[in-house]
Amino acid sequence: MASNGSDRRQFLKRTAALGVAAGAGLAVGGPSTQAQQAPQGEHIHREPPRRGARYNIDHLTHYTPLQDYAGVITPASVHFVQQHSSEFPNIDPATHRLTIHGLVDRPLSFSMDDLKRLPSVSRVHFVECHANSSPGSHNPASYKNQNLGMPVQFIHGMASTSEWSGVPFSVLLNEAGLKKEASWLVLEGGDQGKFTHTLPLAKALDDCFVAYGQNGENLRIEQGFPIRALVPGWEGPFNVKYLKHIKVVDQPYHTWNESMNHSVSRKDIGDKARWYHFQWATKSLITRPSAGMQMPKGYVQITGLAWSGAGRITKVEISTDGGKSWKEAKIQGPVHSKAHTRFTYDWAWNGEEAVFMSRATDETGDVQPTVAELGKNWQIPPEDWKKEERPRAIHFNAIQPWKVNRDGSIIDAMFI
Ligand SMILES: Nc1nc2c(c(=O)[nH]1)N[C@H]1C(S)=C(S)[C@@H](COP(=O)(O)O)O[C@H]1N2
Ligand SMILES: [Mo]
Repeated sequence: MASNGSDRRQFLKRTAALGVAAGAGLAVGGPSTQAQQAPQGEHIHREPPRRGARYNIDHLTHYTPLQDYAGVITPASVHFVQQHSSEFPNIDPATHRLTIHGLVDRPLSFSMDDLKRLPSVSRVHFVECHANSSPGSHNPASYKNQNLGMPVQFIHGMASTSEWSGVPFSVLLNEAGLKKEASWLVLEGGDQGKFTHTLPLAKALDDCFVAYGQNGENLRIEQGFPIRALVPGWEGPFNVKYLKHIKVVDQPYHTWNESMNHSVSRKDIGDKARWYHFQWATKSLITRPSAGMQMPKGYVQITGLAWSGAGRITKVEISTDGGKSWKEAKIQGPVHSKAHTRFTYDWAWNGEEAVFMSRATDETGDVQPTVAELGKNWQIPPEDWKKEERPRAIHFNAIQPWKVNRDGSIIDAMFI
């Protein structure tokens, strides 16, 4: 397993290199068929993805350059990508259908025109891979590879925020009529591997929607064109792309992606895996200045992003003395629920060594933990974080400390 793990990392590194070229806006090749079907998305042309290595579940990963944009909306062309197949499906929106079946009164099949005729919503939400920021990515050897982008991009760039538009699950399920035993949904994508994930019915009816729009355009192909599930605040894999089937069932199914690929054993539950991780907890990080950049002497605006899967961010604090004291950052509005929230803080660097970081609080009062607090909750012994092969932990939301050295260079101080 360990060797497979490192093969996988190697592979992720290689595929990520591709993402940086795309992120820089390099137009490679002529217009694709998909782009003709999605005429507004012409800026996304890029080199076709390459196939993965023998031992890996085919994976295509691109990281969002969090350090490079302002505000909270991630330009669609640099939205992160986490795709469990060797290529992106080429779906014709004219023939694509979404079926709803299982424990319903009337199984239904919707064309894209049907979906666009129905009542719609547009909401700003983050999507974040469950593996984002995980301990293994805090590895200087990895981000010395310039192709991966800045450390903040490589470590934390599997999170992006868009304004998504589409039809609420409640509208669609109401059309189909739910049987009284209905309690879970199984969502299946139309990509090669038929990526499949379960979703509790209560969450689906609460605030989930089938999205066809991303920042006013059609979904980008990498984000699930022509439609994807949008499950606000919950981990990435719930947001099934290329959505094709919704099966209504009466129990949680353990789909392959959940039980094999996305489970991590945990000490605190006797080395068993917790199969269902749901909502992202409160999280924030300083995106500028951050590791790999040069700290200017004198005035510098510290800025970054904060978010929570439970709702709105209410407070962000900054420490520039390694967590001894905290001062409140300014939050830029409007503040959206379950979305990246921009914060800023005025600082003047005096040329001395310093460790600076952000700590967010959300509207439920949840405060972002330190890595020590996280380790305590998850029963990961502190010395394990120092090992070369760090504990595999997903759902990682620890406070991110950056350290500035006397020469102005900045490094990742999460595990030092
Ligand atoms: N059909 C399909 N849906 C999918 C995936 C996939 O590989 N295929 N990857 C999932 C995972 S693991 C994540 S983190 C998010 C990533 O969404 P993005 O690629 O739009 O950023 O999509 C989820 N939905
Ligand atoms: Mo993911």
